[in-house]
Amino acid sequence: MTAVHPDLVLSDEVATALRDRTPVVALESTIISHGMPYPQNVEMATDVEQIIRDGGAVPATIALLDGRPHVGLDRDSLELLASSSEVAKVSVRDLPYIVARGLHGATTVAATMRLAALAGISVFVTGGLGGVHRGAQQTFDISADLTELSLTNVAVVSAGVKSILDIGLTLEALETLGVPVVAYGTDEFPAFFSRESGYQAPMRLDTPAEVAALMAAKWRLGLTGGVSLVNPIPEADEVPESEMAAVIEQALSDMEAAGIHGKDATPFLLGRIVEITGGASLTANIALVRNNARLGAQIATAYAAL
Ligand code: PSU
Ligand code: MN
Repeated sequence: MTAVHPDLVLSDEVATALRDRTPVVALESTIISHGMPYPQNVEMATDVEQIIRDGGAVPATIALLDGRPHVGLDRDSLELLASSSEVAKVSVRDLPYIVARGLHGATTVAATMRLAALAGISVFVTGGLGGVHRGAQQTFDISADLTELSLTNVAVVSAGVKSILDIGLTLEALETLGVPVVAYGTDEFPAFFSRESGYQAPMRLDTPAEVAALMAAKWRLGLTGGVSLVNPIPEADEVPESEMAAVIEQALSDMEAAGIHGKDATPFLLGRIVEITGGASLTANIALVRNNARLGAQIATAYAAL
């Protein structure tokens, strides 16, 4: 048995699951603190944990509380992350600062991957990945989520990337970084709210067992880094790209007018999209995370069975 890193605080449920080799699914917390409004964020976080339990796996939501990395959170901690303004957005570069200063932090995909791997968790469910921002040729704004996918051995289930990003450049960057991008049950790379993006996915798999086999094959070969599994939003919950395009243009131009950039860019855009759509985008967002949770539990189960 491998010892878990001494700086991690594991919930009893997660500690037991890891010890017994029960499937565990990691969940991020930036989506709670900086990705959705209150109280839908805490409802989503609680529901998603239940979906993972119903799928036979144990949920491990990851965040920093008083500077300590927690893997598996109780209800009060989820409530704090969902409602407090004292929670920093924490990507990998922020981890040492938040730990050393004893602060609260919500982890992005990148930071969640790193902490999940430290805990020995191989499957992680989220909504959308960070990526190459539009205009990155000038701003250099490329999410550390992409770098982390090249470094850390965790499979990340998402619904693709929002078209607040440059989807084509994001796919190019992932290719350069050696990250398998696998679409689940479709040939097309999904664009978060929409099942279609206009870009082909580089790979396609159709069952959890096939995904588990790809993960095992990658890591057995010593190919360090993650797997990006992209799962299209269910048809019934989809908002067509034709409807989202104008909303996203508006959000991007509001961001420019407000002079927002850097780590505040993504949270600002996510918040503006919810405002502009009068909450319709939030309904779709929650539906796709739930859909990803169902798949994530299946993949963790298939991987644990190998
Ligand atoms: N995209 C979404 N919802 C989110 C995020 C991205 O549709 O909540 C969050 C994730 O936590 C992701 C982070 O890791 O934003 C990326 O931020 P940045 O672009 O600053 O790296
Ligand atoms: Mn950025």
